[in-house]
Amino acid sequence: MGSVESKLDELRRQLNDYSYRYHVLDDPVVPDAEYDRLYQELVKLEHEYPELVTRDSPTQRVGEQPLGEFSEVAHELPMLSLDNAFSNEDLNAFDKRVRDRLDLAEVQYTAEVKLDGLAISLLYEHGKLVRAATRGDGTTGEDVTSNIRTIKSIPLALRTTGFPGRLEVRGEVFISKTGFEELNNRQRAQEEKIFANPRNAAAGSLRQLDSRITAARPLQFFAHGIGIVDAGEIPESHFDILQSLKSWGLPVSAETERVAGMEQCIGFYRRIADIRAQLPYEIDGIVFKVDDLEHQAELGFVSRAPRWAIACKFPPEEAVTEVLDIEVQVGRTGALTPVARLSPVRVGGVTVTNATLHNADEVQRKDVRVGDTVIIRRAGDVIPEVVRVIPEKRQEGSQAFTMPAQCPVCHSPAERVEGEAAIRCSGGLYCRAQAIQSIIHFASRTAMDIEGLGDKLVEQLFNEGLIRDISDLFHLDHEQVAALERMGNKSAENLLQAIEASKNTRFDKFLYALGIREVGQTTARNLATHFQLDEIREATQEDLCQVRDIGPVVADNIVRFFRDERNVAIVGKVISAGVVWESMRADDATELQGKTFVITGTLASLSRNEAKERLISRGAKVSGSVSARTDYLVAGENPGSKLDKARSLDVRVLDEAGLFEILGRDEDV
Ligand code: 5U1
Repeated sequence: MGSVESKLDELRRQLNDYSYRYHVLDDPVVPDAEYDRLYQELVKLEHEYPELVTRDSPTQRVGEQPLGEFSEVAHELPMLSLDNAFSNEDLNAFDKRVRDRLDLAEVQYTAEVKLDGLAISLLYEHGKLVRAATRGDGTTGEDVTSNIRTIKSIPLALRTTGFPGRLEVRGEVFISKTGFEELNNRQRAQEEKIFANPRNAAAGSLRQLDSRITAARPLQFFAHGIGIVDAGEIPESHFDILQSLKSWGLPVSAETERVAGMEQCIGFYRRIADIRAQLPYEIDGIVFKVDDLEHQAELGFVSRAPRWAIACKFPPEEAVTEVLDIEVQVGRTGALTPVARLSPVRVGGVTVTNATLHNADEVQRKDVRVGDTVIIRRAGDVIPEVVRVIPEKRQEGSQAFTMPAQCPVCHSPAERVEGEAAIRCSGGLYCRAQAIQSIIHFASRTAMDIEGLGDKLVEQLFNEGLIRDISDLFHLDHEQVAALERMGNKSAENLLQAIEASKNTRFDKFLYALGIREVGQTTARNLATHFQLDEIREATQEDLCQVRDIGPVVADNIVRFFRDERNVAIVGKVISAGVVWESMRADDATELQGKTFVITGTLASLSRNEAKERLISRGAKVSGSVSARTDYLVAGENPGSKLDKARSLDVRVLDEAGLFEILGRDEDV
């Protein structure tokens, strides 16, 4: 093989490996900037040698020429649906039927989450993805190969060896909760359709005839089974099949377990129901599948559903209630958000009293009025929203709602910005609501993380005239704070200490804390690994668009933010107050660049995840297991077998102080 070919091969192998670690093992080993650097290297080399571009290269995921229509795919094996159980009795009855037919006292099941997404079939031939199809009616689906190829967590080629020559993988395409929020924010900013829920967003994204649009959507995939298997062997249990799929490069939900008997099934259901709101994606139930494939074959199926599987649905997350009032809230960026005040109602286990109506267009489209009876929906920890009005229950003489022409807080004119769905208060930071919200955001946990400085306290400090913008936080004195109502000496001291501690921050957190429109945590992180602050301040829209996932709209928001002298002055005052951070640029990290770390045991002053983030931000890799390629093992309390292995392989072992020393030394370079 020529040297260019082997270089291309090596780049693709490395990128696929990083992608596998990120998407399948949920254990990234390099910072995004390093992935981007290699990706750009591959793009450049493929551009020079177009004849050497392969169909399964990581660069071949950006979308293709739009289709006229989707062609039909006849499923060789039908894609079945699932019977539902809505109670413990239903589940027990299912288990009894299974035990009776198999003549067993207890049955082993695989328990999985049931994602609220779209069922998809992926066909791999000789390890290459050759076709992807929707479920359709179970017999015939649509060919969505071009769209599916853009989903980064779906391998274009299977990893390792041992997979069947022809293998159909089945699973669910979905959008995570944060992906959904970010997508709708983008849609709103571009005056595009707002999706009602992550499932609709995933469906809409997959039904695009132009796969370049799909490529820009945050679609993900989890495999949950197989269809066709030819020319090869697969394990004899469903759980083991899922493990094989994972080893071949396909993502499988981490919430998957082998359970025996009903007690364990119900235990799994309860555990997932408890953490449902914290899961990063929406689920609508749990699926139990008889684990042994021979048993599955013995049970067979009736009409469209297998006798060996059942879905236990969670209680609905929709409810009916009455709109008591519609108020308009002013957000951090001045956006006016209509909010329905509701007659309290229980939805998915919590009492809901408010639901967002998003923006003027949404209220108008849904025509929600005071006094209406409405259906509201609460999905996970997403803010409850009004789904629709029940028109038959509308009261006579009700008035359509219109957005105010002035900001309800500062009375500045409300403006509709060209190209945006939101109506905004034009008062900027002179608007009390915007000023307060921007300080609340700055102090929040994911931003500067000022412990104890919550919404109420910010409002109190603002109303007492002690702060006007974020920089004033760093000049509060003990006497002023202690004199506040319900405060006292100790709380004032704690607050001032927390503000002091927040001065040592991370650059991405600082950027995010500034509250630049549409600069969320991911964008802030991407910016921070590319630029220093003065470079961002000077950057043009074009410079900013070079950064991963930053498009012209976000770039324009950043340029505008730093063009406003008031913002520049405030940022300057914050820095003069002593806020500092360490560089996150991969090329600024030297000693740790490329070194592989494993972290084990409990660290006293930071979590394993925090330690991992700090190492990765300096260009180090963090792996889950010790091998001869490990450079350092960081061992906290109760390190377990990894410490023994590290010692046997002569890997350098660091305690917590050693870790800080190496991080500190790297900072000095
Ligand atoms: N996790 C999971 N979801 N889900 C949906 N497994 C699963 N299996 C399905 C469906 C419709 O069907 C097969 C059991 C046929």
